[in-house]
Amino acid sequence: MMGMLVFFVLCILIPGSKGIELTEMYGAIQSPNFPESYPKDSEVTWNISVPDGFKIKLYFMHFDLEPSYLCEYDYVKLEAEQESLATFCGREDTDTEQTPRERIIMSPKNRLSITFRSDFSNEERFTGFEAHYTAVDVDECKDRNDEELACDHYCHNYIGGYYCSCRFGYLLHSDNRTCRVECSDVFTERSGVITSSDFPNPYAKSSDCLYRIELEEGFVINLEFDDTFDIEDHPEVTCPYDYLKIKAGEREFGPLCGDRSPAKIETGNNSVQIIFHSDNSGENIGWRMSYTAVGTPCPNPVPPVNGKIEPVVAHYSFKDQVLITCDPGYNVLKDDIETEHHQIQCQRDGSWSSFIPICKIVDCQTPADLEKGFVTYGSSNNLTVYGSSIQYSCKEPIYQMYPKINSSYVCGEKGAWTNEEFGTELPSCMAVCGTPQFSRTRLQRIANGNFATRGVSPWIAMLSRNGLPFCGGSLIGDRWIVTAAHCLHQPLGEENPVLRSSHIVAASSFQIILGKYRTKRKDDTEQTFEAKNIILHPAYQSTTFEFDIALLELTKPANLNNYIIPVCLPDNSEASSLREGDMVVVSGWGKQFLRRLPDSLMEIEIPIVDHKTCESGYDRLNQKVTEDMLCAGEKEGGKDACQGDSGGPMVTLNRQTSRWFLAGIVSWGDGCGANDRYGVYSDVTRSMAWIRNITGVENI
Ligand code: 4AZ
Repeated sequence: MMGMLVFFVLCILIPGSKGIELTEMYGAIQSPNFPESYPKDSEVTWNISVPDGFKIKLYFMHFDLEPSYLCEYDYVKLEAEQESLATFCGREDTDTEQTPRERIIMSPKNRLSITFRSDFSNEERFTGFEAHYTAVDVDECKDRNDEELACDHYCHNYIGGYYCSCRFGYLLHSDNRTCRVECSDVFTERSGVITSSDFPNPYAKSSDCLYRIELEEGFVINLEFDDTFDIEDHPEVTCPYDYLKIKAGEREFGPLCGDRSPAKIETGNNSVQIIFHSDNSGENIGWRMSYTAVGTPCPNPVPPVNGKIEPVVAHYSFKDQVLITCDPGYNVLKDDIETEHHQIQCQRDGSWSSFIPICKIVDCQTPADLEKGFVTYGSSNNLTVYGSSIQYSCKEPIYQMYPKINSSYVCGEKGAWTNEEFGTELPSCMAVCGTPQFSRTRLQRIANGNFATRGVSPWIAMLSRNGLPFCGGSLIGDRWIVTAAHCLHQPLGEENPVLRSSHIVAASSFQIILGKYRTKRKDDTEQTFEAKNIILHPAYQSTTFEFDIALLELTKPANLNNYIIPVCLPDNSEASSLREGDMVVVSGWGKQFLRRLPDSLMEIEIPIVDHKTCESGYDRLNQKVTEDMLCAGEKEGGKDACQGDSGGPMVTLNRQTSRWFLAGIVSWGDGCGANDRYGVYSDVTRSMAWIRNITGVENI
């Protein structure tokens, strides 16, 4: 009721004008005088308009007009968009007259005109009509059948209108309807594929794509299209809607469209622009192209003699790289520098970045000297290049190779002399111990002994002060002397190690002479040294002569020869193997019975004496023969070491190895050569661990 009231208030009736304008969203119209009979000769027009996005729904509640053939007298006429929608008259439908009955009339757009007309006469009384209208929303998403306005991807209806949106990756064009793409891109790889958007699905509408291929100078770009090619075209006009254009420097290809794939395009340029335009309609698949870059060709490089180039291909072009390597034993020589390989590159002008270097045979150069040894070349002209061989040898028999290896070395491909077992390391030439180069004629005594043959005791060292011998010693290795501790110590009875060390003689106060024979005269074969180090056995007792053993390190190694050869140290099997009666040789320049020095080196051969026998001789004198001491001598006396022989060697021949080893060191005794007073010697086997630890000397 309220609505009706509003309608009647707002309805503006302007007689004689074009009609009554109705702009509300709903309302009702009636024939004049309704529900009384309508007057004759009357004409009323209602113009209903609702906002865009709405239609007008109209239905008649009552209809009662004069019937006439084709409604030529009285009628209600509906018009919209300059077109007649329907004309109604009468009370019920006949062949020529139509009534609206229960029909719902829908305007095509948002306007509807209704005209009521009555002629000059009415044969009966007619009550006219009453109709209602409402604005109804148009679902543009469903109802829209004109392509022009339909959404490209998604359509969203709302009351009074609609809007469009796009799939992911697309943007709504400013026409608010089509979906375009951001499709411009730059390609810098030497080959690639470019397609229209969403290929092989239809490409986006309303889009302008610019694809650029930008390569270095020295390349030219070729384009090849797939067989599938479909761009909207026109039978008469060249590519008016969508098109593909290719620009390469001054050259231009296209516009291209249609469904035939263009032939391969050789752009002749290193920079290409591909322009693709699409308009706001059409569903075409698009295109796909592969591009490749072809570089300026370079001549095929010739591999060097004794070398190769990689990779080997039929043709080389700009940017291609070639690695030059040489065969094993050869090096690449470039600008006076030898390297393992060299790389060259094809340049944009079609030349290689450098010439092909040569392969130079590897040279191991002159082999390193082997101390106490020498090299012999495998070839007469002393070749040192790859594949040449040399042989290292030691100056035998004084020196021997250690470790014992096949000492052949070959110049390897890396330029190093190489041994199959030892690699590039060199063996050492070590002094051979206990093998004198001269044999003795006869052995006699030192005290009451006989002169030794020159060179039979080549390990003996003379400790000399003021030109006179005061002690002996034995060479082990090439720079250590084993002697008696008491030779180097002035005993004052202190057991305090600090005081004790202060009583060791000064190294500069005596000389060590090797290769010595004559007592007071010079020998051609002698070599004089000073001690760099004086080390007394830590258990040495100056009062009891226990562990009367010391080591002297020479300032420099001795030059070994037939007169200077080290003695062997007792090995584990020889340790404590000496038994009573075993013969030992003792040598020295010590005093003789007449208390004078001999002219030259003396030696005696005497038997080892049992410890108990030896001890009993010294019991009464209260001198202890301890476990670290050895005794030797003959019961009746005679052959003995004496003053000045101390520190000198007691040696014995190992008959299995035919080598002499140091069994004892002349240490002490009661006088010289008296019966039952055996010579007492430090037992070297008892101090072996200490000697080895300090000197590192091994028997070779
Ligand atoms: C000494 O005074 C000395 N009879 C060495 C050995 C002997 C005696 C004395 C053994 O150097």
